[in-house]
Formats: sequence, structure tokens, C-alpha cells
Amino acid sequence: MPQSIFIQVGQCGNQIGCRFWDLALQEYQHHKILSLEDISNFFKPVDVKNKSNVNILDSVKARAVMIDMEEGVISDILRGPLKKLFDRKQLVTDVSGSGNNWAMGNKFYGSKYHDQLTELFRKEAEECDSLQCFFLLHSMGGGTGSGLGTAVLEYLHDEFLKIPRFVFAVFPSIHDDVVTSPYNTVLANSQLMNFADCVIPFENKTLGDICNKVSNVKNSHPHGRYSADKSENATSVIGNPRDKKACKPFDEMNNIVANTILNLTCSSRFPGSLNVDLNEIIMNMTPYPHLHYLVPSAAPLFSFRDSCKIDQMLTEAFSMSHQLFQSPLSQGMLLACALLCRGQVSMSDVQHNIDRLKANLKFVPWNEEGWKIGLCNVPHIGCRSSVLMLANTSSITHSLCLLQDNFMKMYRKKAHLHHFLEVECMEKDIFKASLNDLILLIQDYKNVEKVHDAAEVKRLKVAM
Ligand SMILES: Nc1nc2c(ncn2[C@@H]2O[C@H](COP(=O)(O)OP(=O)(O)OP(=O)(O)O)[C@@H](O)[C@H]2O)c(=O)[nH]1
Ligand SMILES: [Mg+2]
Repeated sequence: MPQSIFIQVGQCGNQIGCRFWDLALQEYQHHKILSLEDISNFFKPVDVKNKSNVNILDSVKARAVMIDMEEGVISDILRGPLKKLFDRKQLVTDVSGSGNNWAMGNKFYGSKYHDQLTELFRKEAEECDSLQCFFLLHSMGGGTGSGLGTAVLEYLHDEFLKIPRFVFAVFPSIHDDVVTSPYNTVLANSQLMNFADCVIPFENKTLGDICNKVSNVKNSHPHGRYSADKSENATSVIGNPRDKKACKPFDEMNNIVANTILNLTCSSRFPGSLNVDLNEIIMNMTPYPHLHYLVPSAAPLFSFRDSCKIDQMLTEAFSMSHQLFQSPLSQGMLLACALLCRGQVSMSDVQHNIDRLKANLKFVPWNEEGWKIGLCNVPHIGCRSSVLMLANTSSITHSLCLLQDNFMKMYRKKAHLHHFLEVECMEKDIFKASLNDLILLIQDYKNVEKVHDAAEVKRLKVAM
């Protein structure tokens, strides 16, 4: 079984990681898949003195590296219910954080911890028989996840060129609590363009709105009619934490991100009638190296167990209300689209829905059949069937242009720049270069549409 290493950086990255490990364990326990071999994708064995009567979960550690330049979040995790999953050797912390400053994370801590981190990644890689990919979990808006997280991506690129790097990046809301978040996001994005193989973007306001809507749905059905086990579970891929009282801010939002990872990797963990390898995702979904942003949508999110039909679920996957990063599909063109289904979904279900839905979707003319389909028989807990839709779409420019505007509002006035420029090795030009990278990304996605227009004109000319 191929293995993945998770690298969680900064507060957001570690908190998402924590939700991920909890849900991954719940999923394995729920499906009674607990042999060391079956869970070796995410977990590695550790030596235990007395091997008899040992709970499997006491004899494994997560294949993870936890990094934060302050200690609080990681210390909380190490005191919490998942503490046995991590070894102190798997974490790197400092004391004062990066102060929401990409330059501190990338330049200062990036050079301070380069050797230690590279060594740690090497050791983790040595503990895999067949390392399939790295997952980086981080936010774009702060300093550590954004700055050091993208420095880490560069180390991985340099050290493990052939191992794919998937990035789960949480983009800030337009009205974010971090004033410097547009700078941090644009600077980090430039690194993602250069050093990631696939970026799965999420947006905090969107995640928050989904959680509010789910909670309204739950409140309007106090008897949990929609529950798989008559508890309070909504038929939603958000899932439930083990201990509701211990729930922290962001937990529900982070569950959505964690579930996306679970869906993306289920083919390599469980049997399925149509498995999709992570390498296939990269190969099929990213026709151009830097146009590698795959906008995720999840379904079901708000419906009830008995009423969630497959046709409805797949329709929802193409609606804005189920997107986890706002990219109005109708305003752009698809370069490729993946439907990764779990549970009771057959190929003919998917095919007839593609035939039904494709009239409303615009694909680039050279990839009109650019669908990638995955079917995993093992369902998501509490959902008979679910889908993760990944869209490589030019409509991502909608959010990227808003980011550019937000960046420019401050950059024109040179506001807050000095905080970044006083960090050693942070050059002024990096701002301009990163802005240019963002403009290039927007332009290249828009050009995809233009190519289509030209082809359309040619086709029309021929038809006339
Ligand atoms: N979805 C989600 N967003 C978070 C979480 N924690 C923080 N954020 C958001 O992430 C951004 C700030 O990044 P953090 O991850 O807190 O920053 P950091 O990487 O720890 O960097 P420094 O604190 O500056 O050293 C803001 O947009 C927050 O709203 C989380 O657990 N989940
Ligand atoms: Mg922090």
C-alpha cells in the first residue's frame, strides 16, 4: 500500500491535521479496518514492549510532521485525545510565531529550520516502503503556515522532486481578521505555483457559511430524523467530532477540509470498483504545470439521509452552495473535472448524470470528455453515498481577482510593507514578482477561455 506523509504547518495546518487524524481513525474503526497493513497508508508501526493484547492504535504513529513557530496549538494536540499518535521527534516548534508575516515564516524561520526540517522529512520518508505523496496543510493568510509552509514546499521540491506534493490551502476571507493576509496570500501563492503539483483551495468564509447552514438544518430537525443511527448526525460530509464539548472554533470548518482529504485518498485505502490513484489525479487534472488548482465541492452537505438521491447529490456537487472555494462554474471553462464517489454509486449512475449535467458545463474544446471518475465502495460514515468534485476551472479567476484587488489596496499605499522588508533576506522585488505571478495565473486561466473562443469562431466559420 502506498504511503503519504502529512506536513501540517502553523495553527490552521495543525488544527486541520488534528481533525483529519481524528476522522481518519473514526473511519477505520467504523469500518473495522484495523490491521497494521490496511492502515499503513497513513500510519507507521512503532515498537511496543508487550505485543499481545495491544490495541492497534497504541502501536502506531501518524505519518506526520507538525510544525509551528509557536507552541500553543501543538501543545494542545499533545495533551488531547490524539496525543499517542505523535512522537516528539515528529514536531518542530519555536516560541514567538511569525506574527502574521510571510517574510518571518519563509525567510527567517525558513533558513533557521531548513536543515532540521529536511532531515526530519528524510527520516519520515525512510520509514515508508513506497512513498506516494506529500500533503501540505496550511493557511495562506498568517505567517507560519503561509511563509514557512511554502518554504517547506520548496525543500520538498528540491529533495524529493519525483514525489508529488498536494497542498490543502485555506485562503482568507475577504474581510479577514489578519490585516496583512492579502500580502501573505499573494506571496505564498507564488510559491504554490512553482513548487506544488496540485493545490486544493478552501475559503474560510465559504466554510463558515456552510457550517452555519448545516447548523440551521440541524436545529430545524431537533429529533435527528435524518440520522444514520438516530443520533444527531446530519447526512453531511462534515461529520461529527467524538466529543462535542471539546469542540473548538474552526473544528467544523476543518472537518470539511479533513473530509476532502479522506475522499481524495479513499481509493488508495479501501477497495473500489474504479480506483483513482493520486498520480492519476495530477496527470488527468493538470494539463498545464502551473494551472494546477482544483476547486473542491462536496455533497451531500445539507440534505437528509432518506432524501439524498444520487442524481440530487451530483447536481449539488456543481452548485455554488456546495463549493468550498467560490468559483462560479457557469462563468468559466473547465479544463478537467473529477467525480470521486463513495458508497452506493455505480458507474452507470455517474455516466447518466454526466450526460444530464454536461449540457450546462463548458469544457475546453480539446478536452470535452475531461472527466475523471473514482468509485470507492466504502461509504463515508453516516452517508450512504457522497461525492467530492474537483474542478480545474478558469472561473477560479473570480476569487483570484478579488485577492489581487485586496493586495493592491494596501500595496499602492505601501501599507505594512516595512514589517516585511525589515526581515533579513526579504527583498522588495519579491512583492512585485509575486504579484506578477498572480497576474500571470489569472491571465493564463483567462487565456484558456480565449483559446476556446478562437476555436469556436473557427468551428462556426466551417459550419457556415
Ligand atoms: N479554516 C481554518 N482557518 C484558520 C484556522 N486557524 C486560523 N485560521 C485562519 O488562518 C489565518 C491565520 O493563519 P494561522 O494559521 O492562524 O497562522 P500561522 O500559520 O499560525 O502563522 P502565525 O500565527 O502568523 O505564526 C486566518 O485567516 C485565520 O482565520 C483553522 O483552524 N481553520
Ligand atoms: Mg500561529
